[in-house]
Amino acid sequence: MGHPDSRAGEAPEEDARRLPPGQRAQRGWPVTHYGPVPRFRPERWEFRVFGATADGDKRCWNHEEFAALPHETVVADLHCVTKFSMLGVEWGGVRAATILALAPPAPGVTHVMVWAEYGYSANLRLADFAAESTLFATHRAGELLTAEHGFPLRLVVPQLYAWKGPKWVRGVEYMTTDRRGFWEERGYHNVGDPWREQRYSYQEEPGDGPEL
Ligand SMILES: Nc1nc2c(c(=O)[nH]1)N[C@H]1C(S)=C(S)[C@@H](COP(=O)(O)O)O[C@H]1N2
Ligand SMILES: [Mo]
Repeated sequence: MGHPDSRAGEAPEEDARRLPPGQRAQRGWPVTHYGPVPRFRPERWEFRVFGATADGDKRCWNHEEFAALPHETVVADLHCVTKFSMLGVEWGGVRAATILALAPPAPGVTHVMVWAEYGYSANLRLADFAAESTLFATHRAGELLTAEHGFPLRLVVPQLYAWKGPKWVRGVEYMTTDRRGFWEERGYHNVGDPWREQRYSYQEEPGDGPEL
């Protein structure tokens, strides 16, 4: 049924309308990351919120505690800066807004650094982190994430390029000034809005990020 280049029940024009400039729809689910896939050790895993918290204290959840947080579903598109997009992915997990409510940031917080295994990191403006569709995902299409897709936890920030969503997330640092994350230090745009095609740091305008 349907056009071979479209997903079931969806017209190809619909896909095109949803695609940010320069992107093409990808079928299947490729694996894209830098470095090895970390091994999950439940007894050593914790999710940590630190930095400029409202009360100055860190907040930690072990795997069992994190799994007990309110679970929500977000259906969203994923845009990789290498120009493929995956449309209509159903993610399940904990909203970043829930974490912000449970571990409030200090009033001066403007950005967050999301930290993952092996030191991978991505910086986000607080508003992007707090967005309703920003999710710490544990599931995709109702099933637990696989190891290569970020099990046990990955961040999904649908309105930004996918490098802004670390797989194998371990924590969030609240920041009162902006600082570049892993790819943002290596030539990628500090903000990364796919609709404005903010791919590379040379495209940055004053105010988009810290001095390079
Ligand atoms: N820890 C970590 N997370 C990462 C990356 C990475 O290199 N390391 N790559 C990002 C990029 S560029 C993309 S496109 C998505 C890919 O997610 P997928 O492999 O599940 O499709 O993961 C993002 N999260
Ligand atoms: Mo990517």
